[in-house]
Amino acid sequence: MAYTVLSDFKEIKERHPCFSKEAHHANSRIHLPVAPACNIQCNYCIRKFDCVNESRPGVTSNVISPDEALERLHMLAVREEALSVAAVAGPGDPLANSATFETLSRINDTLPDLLICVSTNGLMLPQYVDRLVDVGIKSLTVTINAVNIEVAAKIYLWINYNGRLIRGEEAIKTLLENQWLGAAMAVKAGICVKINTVFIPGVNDGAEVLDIAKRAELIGVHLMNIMPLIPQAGFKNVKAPSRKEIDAVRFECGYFIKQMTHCMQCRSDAFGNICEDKDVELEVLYSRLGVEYCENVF
Ligand code: CLF
Ligand code: SF4
Repeated sequence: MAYTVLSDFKEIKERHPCFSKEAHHANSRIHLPVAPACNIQCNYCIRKFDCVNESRPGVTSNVISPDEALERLHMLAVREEALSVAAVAGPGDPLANSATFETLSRINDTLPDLLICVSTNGLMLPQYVDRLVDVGIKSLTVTINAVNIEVAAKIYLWINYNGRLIRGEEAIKTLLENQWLGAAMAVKAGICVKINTVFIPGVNDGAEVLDIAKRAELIGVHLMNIMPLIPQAGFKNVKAPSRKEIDAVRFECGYFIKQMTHCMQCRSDAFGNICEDKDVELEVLYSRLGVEYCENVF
């Protein structure tokens, strides 16, 4: 195998439930949904649902402010001893929302033992890598679904870049360039980088997904997470790939870059162990009531 394992990222290997399969049973993560705006339109996304980059379709319970996020986090960190990661993963794009930086920076100041994580579509990544390093980011996910413009043009409808709504080839080129450049810059900056790829049968299957894996390996990305399309919006008539298809494509891409195989396509307000998500609203309520668990709350 040509890829580098997480040997340089001891802490992440030991404590990050997404980046390390070994760590995923014993460690929990929390997503703080402070980022409602998005700066691109993916053809598989409906805005009122959670970000498909990092979640299953389901309306996020609510969008919260940095103050509310910090209050939620401090409350739940006491309840969840296994909590090791705090992240912003939507419901829009974290880097399109200034609340993301405020939230992460305040987590870094007040709960420095937590690993801080972000997932992004990558459009603004080159512009924000330094800022992410400043707020203490240790791990980062970029969703990249293509290397070729013709393929990407079937996946993305428009981008909103520095206040300009752009469609067509210019939009696709800008997005792809920024995604790949941003991922490479993040690797260079010492961040542990994962690429998420939404596998869309008939669109980015075959050579395209292999090209993503090869290019990711080339720039030093640490992990690839190939996720099955959840058919909706512009891709509602595309059949979701089977487990067998996903296993096969992971196997092929695994020749070039280490594959994640335990992703649960989390909500943007997910909390707990990734295999047994907790209801964050209930957990906050229990915490306010000062109880472990209450059968008669309702
Ligand atoms: Fe969240 Fe994503 Fe960080 Fe994990 S989720 S921002 S890397 S802390 Fe994990 Fe959930 Fe899969 Fe994402 S299981 S959807 S890979
Ligand atoms: Fe939807 Fe996420 Fe794509 Fe934005 S980046 S359009 S929120 S899937």
